[in-house]
Parts: sequence; structure tokens; C-alpha cells
Amino acid sequence: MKHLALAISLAAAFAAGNAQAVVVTQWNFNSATPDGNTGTGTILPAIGTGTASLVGGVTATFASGDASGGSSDSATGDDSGWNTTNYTPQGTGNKTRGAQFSVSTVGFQNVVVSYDLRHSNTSSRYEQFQYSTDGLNFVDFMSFDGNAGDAWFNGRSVDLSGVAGVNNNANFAFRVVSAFAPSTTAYAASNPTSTYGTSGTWRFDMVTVSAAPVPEAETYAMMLAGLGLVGFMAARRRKA
Ligand SMILES: [Ca+2]
Ligand SMILES: [Ca+2]
Repeated sequence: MKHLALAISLAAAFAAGNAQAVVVTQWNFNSATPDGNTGTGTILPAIGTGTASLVGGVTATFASGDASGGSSDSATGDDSGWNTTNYTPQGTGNKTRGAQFSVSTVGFQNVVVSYDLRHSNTSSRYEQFQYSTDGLNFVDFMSFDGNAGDAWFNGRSVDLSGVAGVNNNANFAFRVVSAFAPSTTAYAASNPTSTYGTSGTWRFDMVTVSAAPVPEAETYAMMLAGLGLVGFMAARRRKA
């Protein structure tokens, strides 16, 4: 039984060692080769692979990730954010416009998404975070309140570890879309003294998908081999 306990503790140690969260994919929107111009950037991830796209007629340019207090991006001099605009007219299209990010989580579990978002004065104050397990249908999960204009809200964090369907899924995707103020049918402006407008902007930066590698097949193979060895030795002892 000593050997069995050892084999199990070894297997647990291997599994724990594999459970450390890592960055699967990250967008910083900065030019791959710094060019000193925050008006140029890229929607290709800086780390990993994935696709960033615009939802529902939103358009985007690149703009400074350092302005207005700045995002959490440590880059300086050529720190861009993805500056989205052309949101829906007041009172229409609740949760239909924003940005989408698609990232395969194959081989990963315990997914956590984080992002920084600058709200302009006239942008929608409320952000709805949605996730998808098939890349087509999106489910409301969490909402955030951007209750100031011309300000960055850094470190928005969404823990999806309780949603088994997003684990080990090639079709995982999430959206951040503009939403009506709670219990109303109208957008609120981020700056309480401003009026909501379609030209308001949401500027994304440091969009990050973190997750823990699913314990590898080798871990289980080693565990089974360990248990088999224990069984073999026990059988030999019984014979002796
Ligand atoms: Ca640039
Ligand atoms: Ca940036």
C-alpha cells in the first residue's frame, strides 16, 4: 500500500505541476516592429494564436494605449490600443456591437479572460461580456460598469473556470458588447455629464486569455504504469 500511496502522490504532483496557468493568447495591438506611431498597430496576437474581429458594424483604428492614464501595457513609445467606434444609435441594438476574440483552448482548462478598456466620454457605460462554445451563439456571462469618461478601466477579469464547455474547445470565443443601462432600454454615457453618442469609442488593450494546460496523457500513462508496477510487486509478494 506504501507503493500505491507513492504512485498516487507522484501522479498528483505531476498533475499539479501541469496546472499552472499560462498565457494562451494575448493582444497588445502594438506594431510588431515598433514604429513610434500609435496610429499604426496590429490585430494579430502578440502571444499565441487567435482572431480579433468587429461585431455589428463597429469600425476601428489604432490609437494610443498610453493616453488618459494608459492601459496596463508596459510598452512605451509605440503602445497602441484598438479604438472601436460606430456603436448603435440610442435605444437600439442592445448587445449587438463591440469586439470579438476567438481563441482555441484545445489542451487547456480553467480559462480566464482579462482586458483593459478605455471609455470615451460619450461611449456606452455598460459592457456586456459574452462567451461562446461554438463560435456562433453567445451567452451573457458578466457585465462591467465604465462609470467615467476618457478613462482606462484596466484588468477587467472574467473567470470562466466554472464553465466546462469552454475547456479544450477549438471554437471558444468571447465578445465585449455595448449594453443598455440595467433595467432600461437606453445606453448611459460613460461620463455622467455627457450624452451617449454613436461616435463614442471603446479602446481595447492587453486582451489576454490565460488557462491551465490539461494534464497530459503522459501523466496518466505514468500514473497507470505506477499503479501497474505496484500491482505486479504486490502479486510477487503474495507468491513469495
Ligand atoms: Ca505603431
Ligand atoms: Ca498596447
